[in-house]
Amino acid sequence: HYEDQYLDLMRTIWRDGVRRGDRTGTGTRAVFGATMRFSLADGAIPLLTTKRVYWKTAAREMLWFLSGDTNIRPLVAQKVHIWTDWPLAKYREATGEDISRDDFEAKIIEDDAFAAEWGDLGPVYGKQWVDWPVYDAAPEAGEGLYRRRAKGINQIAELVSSLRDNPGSRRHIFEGWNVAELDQMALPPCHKTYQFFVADGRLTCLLYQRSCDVALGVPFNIFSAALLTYMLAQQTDLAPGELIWNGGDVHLYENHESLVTEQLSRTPSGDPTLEIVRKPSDIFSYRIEDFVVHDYAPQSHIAAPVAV
Ligand code: UFP
Repeated sequence: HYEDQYLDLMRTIWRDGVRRGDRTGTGTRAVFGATMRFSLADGAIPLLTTKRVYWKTAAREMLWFLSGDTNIRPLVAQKVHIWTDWPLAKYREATGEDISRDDFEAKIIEDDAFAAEWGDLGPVYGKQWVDWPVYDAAPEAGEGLYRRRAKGINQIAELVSSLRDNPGSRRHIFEGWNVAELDQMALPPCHKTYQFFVADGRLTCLLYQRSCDVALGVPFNIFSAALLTYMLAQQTDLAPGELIWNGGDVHLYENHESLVTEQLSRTPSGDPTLEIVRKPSDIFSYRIEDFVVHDYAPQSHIAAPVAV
């Protein structure tokens, strides 16, 4: 079963991973460098069955990335809470106010100005993917001065064009790791580099993820990357091929022991498939209703704390 790769990775890290302190102060067990390969043939989708993965949340996040937005407001409005903790922590620190997450999210939705001031994550994925900043020399403004172009580079639009026009290229890449802007981001990109490969009419994606929370992040990350590959394949009239996931710092948090123990006691069950029920006019026009997952009957959700 495709999921055995994931469970094997989890087992190996928990047993053999090197103990390390980490930025969040939680402590992890880690391996450096790991690969998983998932078929995307015939609707196959790497969705874990040994616990429920809220794939619609991941799909909504992917659509939000593609919209170029970096404010949590549209996510919160769709009841997607995965990015709230970062702005919330910043707000609490700046104001000293002990606001609850629910109250913070309510204010984000109700109050435009509040959302603009406190809901933005900085130039994270969406910004870099569809509007990577470009600066032109502006000698009229003075010696050594540059002006930011009104519209940056849309890496996703360029990727679709290059897949269509030059499928054999070895340069089908988009990148989130904008070195010059890392310090402005709430979180530097984890799933930072995507490369694509076209052969025999099939589109394969290789994702490089620098930092991987195997229990909570990775189940989302593999689904999202697979979903994006399906969308790109549909737009470029290719068949989905494979997803190859490459992790850098691949870790389990020490406080995820009960999740690890429970999940490793379970056996994968069933083979869900993805169907995209409509072909939108372009890669930026998908809606959540376009995605249907069939035969997904996962085992129960397993909760675990998120390290912020
Ligand atoms: N993380 C993921 N996937 C993601 C994401 C975050 O696994 O898509 F946004 C995890 C990895 C790590 C933490 O545990 O979040 C990021 O911390 P750092 O920036 O210190 O690597």
